[in-house]
Amino acid sequence: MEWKNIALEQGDGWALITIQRPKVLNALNRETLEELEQAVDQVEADEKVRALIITGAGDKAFVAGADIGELRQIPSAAEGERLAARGQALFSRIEELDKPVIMAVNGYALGGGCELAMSGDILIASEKARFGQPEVNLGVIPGYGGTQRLARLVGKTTAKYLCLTGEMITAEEALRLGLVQKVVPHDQLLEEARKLAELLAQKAPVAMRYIKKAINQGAETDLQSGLRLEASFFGLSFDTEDRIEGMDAFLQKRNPRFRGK
Ligand code: CO8
Repeated sequence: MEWKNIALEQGDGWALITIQRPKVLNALNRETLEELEQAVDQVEADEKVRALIITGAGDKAFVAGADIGELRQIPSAAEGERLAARGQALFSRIEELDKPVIMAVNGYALGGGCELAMSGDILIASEKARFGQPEVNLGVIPGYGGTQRLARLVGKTTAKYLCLTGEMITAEEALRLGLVQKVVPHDQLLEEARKLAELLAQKAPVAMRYIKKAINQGAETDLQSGLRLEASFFGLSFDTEDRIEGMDAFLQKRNPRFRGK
């Protein structure tokens, strides 16, 4: 499928979605969100794709936020709420996708861009990446999950500091806060993301799905409930052919070939 604001390409076990609206630093307008949703549908349905990478086009921005020109036209509180809920639903879908999602953050990840990045499972940032929730400077608050995911990832007070000041932080600072998992030289970002995606493509797909579910759902509950969830997914993983393959491969001293069954 051809899109206007994004590109989807595939490699060895992975797919790469690039958000490309260079004139506005890849800002997310409605059309781009719709295209992103369609691309995610396509990736989800394709069994050959075992890991997804999302990045921004160009050297400067991952995504510089929601499209402020479009935001300016929102006529009412009700419409603002509806649009926020819509974007939130898409980002939650990405977070809950049944395959791992790597965010390759190549530059500014601000507002909706930071929120999109936080819906990924693993964040790799270029040294040039900058993160922030500058909505307060526009007279609004984060609307695509920023107040919630940021607080869960870096703690309440740091989230408040970032949302209240609108301050941008560097990739190194984001690494220190645990917002990103790795910082790499700018020109190596995509290569690193692809290597990681290829590594993940070799892992057991059903186990990866259960790991995501156990961590995402468990993080929202108390320890005992979380442990019950873990035991349940652990049990379910024993119903797969891949666990026989994984254990046989270990015992036979060979590499496993997981089929996602
Ligand atoms: N929306 C629209 N246009 C943008 C955006 C944006 N978010 N960001 C940059 N642009 C445009 C600029 O207007 C400029 O256009 P032009 O060339 O026509 O003047 C072009 O991109 C290049 O930008 P700059 O000239 O500003 O580049 P600089 O290098 O000087 O600055 C910055 C880069 C710091 C990234 C700067 O562009 C900036 O501050 N951008 C806005 C960042 C921002 O505030 N993001 C948050 C937006 S609000 C949001 O994300 C809310 C999400 C939830 C919405 C829920 C309901 C819908």
